[in-house]
Amino acid sequence: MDDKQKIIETIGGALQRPDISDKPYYVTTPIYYVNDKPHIGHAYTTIVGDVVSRYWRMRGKEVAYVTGTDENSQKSVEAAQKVDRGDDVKGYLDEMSAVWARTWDDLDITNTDFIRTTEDRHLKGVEKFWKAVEAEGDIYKGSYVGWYCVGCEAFLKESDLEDGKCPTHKKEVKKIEEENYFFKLTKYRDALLAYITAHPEFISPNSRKHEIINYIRDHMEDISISRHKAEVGIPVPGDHEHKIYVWFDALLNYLTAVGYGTDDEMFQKNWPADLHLVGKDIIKFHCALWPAMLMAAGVPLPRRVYAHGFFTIDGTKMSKSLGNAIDPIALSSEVGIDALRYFLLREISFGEDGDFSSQRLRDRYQTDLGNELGNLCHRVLSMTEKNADGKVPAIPAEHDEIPWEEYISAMEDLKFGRALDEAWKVIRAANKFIEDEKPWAVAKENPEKAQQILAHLLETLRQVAWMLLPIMPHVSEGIFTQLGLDAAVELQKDFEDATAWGGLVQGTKIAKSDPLFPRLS
Ligand code: ME8
Repeated sequence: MDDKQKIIETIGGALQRPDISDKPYYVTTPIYYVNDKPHIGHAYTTIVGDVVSRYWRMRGKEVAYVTGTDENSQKSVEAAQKVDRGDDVKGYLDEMSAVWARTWDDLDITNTDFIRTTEDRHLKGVEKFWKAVEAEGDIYKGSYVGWYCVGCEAFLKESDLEDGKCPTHKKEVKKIEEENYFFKLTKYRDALLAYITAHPEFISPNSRKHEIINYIRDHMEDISISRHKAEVGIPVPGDHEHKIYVWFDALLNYLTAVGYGTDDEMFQKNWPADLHLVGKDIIKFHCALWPAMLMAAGVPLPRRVYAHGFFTIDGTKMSKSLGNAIDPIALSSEVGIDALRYFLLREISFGEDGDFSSQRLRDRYQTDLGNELGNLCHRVLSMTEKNADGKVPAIPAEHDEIPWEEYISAMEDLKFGRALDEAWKVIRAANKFIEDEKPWAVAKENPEKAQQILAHLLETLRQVAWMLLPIMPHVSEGIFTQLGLDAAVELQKDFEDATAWGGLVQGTKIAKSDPLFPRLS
């Protein structure tokens, strides 16, 4: 057996994933840098994580949803210095991290944990992990001479630079010449390629997979994983002159948040992650370095990394210097959290780059949400009040197929736009049904038939509320309530039972209230 073969054989054990059918669904976002407050790009990834979490909860699964903050970074130190907090970096980190946690609370994100890389539980896990990789013989001391970009928190090659600057941040890079610890990333080249081939779902979308395969095959080198005398960071076990490189530390949040190094039972219960959501900017770290680190430590790999695209604002790159970064809280207070969620998932095809435009958000608010969904609810409920004494008539057994299968497959494939299309097919068909059947006219001649039409529409609304639940949870709850249901009780129901046709009980008193999508000022 040659060397390469041997590596693949020895780490074969680490690659085998335990049966995960009964384990909680574990989804993560990147942990964000705290050198600034969250903008709409960060909110995008976090909202998607929330949609996925709510979807799996709706399907009856326990969910672990972790987000958090990446704090052991030179960026944090520089940001603290900028606001004259250089002598109180810890205080600055506490404040900024709280800003991030609060933002997610204000946006009703249902994360089950919020990890900070300055927490003790993280430190313990990182130390354990470092020692495991070291014991495997995959950490060695070498000298690093090269460039470092604080913006990327990454080492760059001479050939990466443009006019001596980082091509992404257009900023000067720092020349670094020091003795560092290195991770034998190249040892895992073949194993990574083999893993990616054997697990087609590991990297999505496909376009990104090719990019990663090229990188692993042709460009990947061993990586420096410590900084000598860095101001912040977790000390290298046994050599406190060095701090662990921020990415090596940050990636480990996915393990430490579910108990690696501190709570074995919790770790066994939750790991491996089902889905790491990331932006395309950090895919190399997640699809090459991260799985190689796990292989080295003998920890099973996550099931899937999904790298979504980046979006611009009205066609321009979002940046602090241009002052066009959008505050998700301000925006959601203008249009409502659910409209913002709807827009992000409908307008930007998940996985691809896109553009964010406030005007298009307002347009979609008025058309898709106000005219189509909002009006449907309003009309059906008003007609029920008028023509059925405000009570649900008997639900007819005959009905058009609700496209649950298509919806489920779209949601599980993270094709949120397609899932919403399915919901909108139902909404549009219901609006057309009203136009065609004219229940208000039928009511005069054949009240019984009018009631049948209304019952059909009311039950359709209930089905729509279920379809929208992961993406527009507040709107769904609003629909349940107006249909005379107790939203909290509905949410406890078994998904299959709840979405079977005919769940609305005859005689239920509806509770029509304010429009779901009031006109924007
Ligand atoms: O990279 N469009 O943190 P970060 C879409 N700490 N998504 C965007 C975006 C945009 N214009 N801008 C940012 C880091 N994002 C590391 C991660 S993980 C172990 C460590 C989102 O604060 C997107 O998810 O720079 C991107 O990957 C992330 O914010 C980067 O956040």
